[in-house]
Amino acid sequence: MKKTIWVALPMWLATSHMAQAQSGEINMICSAQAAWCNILAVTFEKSQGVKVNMTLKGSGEALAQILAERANPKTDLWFGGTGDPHLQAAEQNLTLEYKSPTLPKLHDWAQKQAAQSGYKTVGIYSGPLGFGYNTELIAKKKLPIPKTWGDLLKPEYKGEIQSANPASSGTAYTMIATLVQLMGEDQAFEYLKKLHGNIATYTRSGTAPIKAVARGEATVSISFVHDGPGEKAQGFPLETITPVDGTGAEIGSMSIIRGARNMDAAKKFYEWALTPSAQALGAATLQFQLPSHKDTKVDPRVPDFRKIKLINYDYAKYGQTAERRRLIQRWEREVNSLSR
Ligand code: S7P
Repeated sequence: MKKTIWVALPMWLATSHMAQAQSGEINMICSAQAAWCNILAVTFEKSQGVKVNMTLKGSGEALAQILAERANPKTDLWFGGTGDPHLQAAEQNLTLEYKSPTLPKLHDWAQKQAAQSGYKTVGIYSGPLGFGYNTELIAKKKLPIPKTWGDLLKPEYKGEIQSANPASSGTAYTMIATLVQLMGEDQAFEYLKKLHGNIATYTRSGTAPIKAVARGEATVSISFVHDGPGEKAQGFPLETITPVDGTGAEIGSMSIIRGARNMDAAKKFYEWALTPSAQALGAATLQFQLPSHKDTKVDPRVPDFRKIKLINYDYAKYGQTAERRRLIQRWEREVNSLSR
């Protein structure tokens, strides 16, 4: 993986901008994976001359920090993470209305994400939710490959599944919202109660379960399937699958914080991050979400949305603060309180 980064970085610098003298800085929360966040910071710093002070945080935790800093923001820009918390930040007026001139060049789903937030966020990537499974463990334990949400309830998966905790993870909240839209709310909660019995661990971060599965610490994960090829490329025995009965997708987003101290630098990063060359840094660090700029080269390992049964995910509804709070509280009360 390191090789890919260090081959891609000089090429990017050579083809886009010359390295510049440093002027200014930006404080950024990055909710994507560390390798991608790091290459973004290094490349932006070298090519645009702006120092990046970066903190890595999952989507739910990033939102909590931005909310806590509301009276005196220390963060200038929030890059990545599931779109729902970015919409909640917009609703709570934590993020700045900003209409990028690049918007018309983005896919419709990314533009829609911007429009429905009042232009307080924008879609930077998209990726579908599904299952990861360890091919060696599944064969060794003679387990079937799960193909539907219902399959995960089979008694043979007891203690074999990892999911993230929806209170801290945008990935796990996407799972709850997906199931509610797929099954109806009461049925989805009946499902989640049964699933709870098969869960080995709820992790804090949304990317932890697929990493655990790749490393043989669990057999099956509920994860964004674009996180699979990166693990596989590192040699882990992992495959992914999307449920044939339908699934949801995230719209990974980016927002400028309202009252940012380094506003010019934040806007500069925002514009830069929407360019095809900056978006290509995702695949260079083995991140295989679908990029939002129509001209960004799509790596063949990016999941093919045309082959996936996607629900018509209602981002506006499930991006509401009250709806997220209500569903997570219901999950805590009715599901997480049950013994396993
Ligand atoms: O970068 C990989 C990825 O799956 O992680 C993000 C995810 O939100 C992690 O945050 P949580 O811990 O809050 O779930 C996704 O946006 C992204 O695609």
